[in-house]
Amino acid sequence: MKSSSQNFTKITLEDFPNLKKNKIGIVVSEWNKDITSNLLAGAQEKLIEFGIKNENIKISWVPGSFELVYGCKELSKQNLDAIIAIGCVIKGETDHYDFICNAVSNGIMQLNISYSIPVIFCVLTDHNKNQSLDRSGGKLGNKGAEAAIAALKMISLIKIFISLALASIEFSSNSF
Ligand code: DLZ
Repeated sequence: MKSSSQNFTKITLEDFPNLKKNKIGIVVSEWNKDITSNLLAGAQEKLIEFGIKNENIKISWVPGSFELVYGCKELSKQNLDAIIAIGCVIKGETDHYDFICNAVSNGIMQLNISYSIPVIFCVLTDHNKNQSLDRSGGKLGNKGAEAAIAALKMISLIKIFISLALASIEFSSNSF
């Protein structure tokens, strides 16, 4: 499925009430900075639009996408509700692209398995610069903004899990 048909345009402010106290970490790669800074701007703008306070967005830069996993792991020790990993890997003439893409996607998956904080994957894995431009504020939207929505959806889901857990504790204590 083309990613342009899979977007979050129908999300409204009512979908995410009460985000004033939530805190988001963003780890951004310096490699292909022209692209990653557009993704970062898209993510920040969308988070603020939906009610996250600017002072509750913690941004950390790392040298390249390979270092995103370490950056996210360190940020996961802080009191945050979700982390977004932003990078851009563009295919070159060697196998470097495959190694970095595999390492960062597996690494971020491992963080999601190991820790209870959701880590959102916002790493463009493109065959050329034009594809990256299209996805970082160009004709295919801004994947940073979509990653922000994914983070907010995960925060909402966690709130539902917590209220279900509390309801179940209340139910069990009332049954005795
Ligand atoms: C070395 C490298 C190369 C060739 N290409 C990219 C890229 O397209 N995107 C990216 O984010 N990083 C790249 N890097 C840097 C690696 O991610 C990493 O920073 C270095 O290998 C040092 O560990």
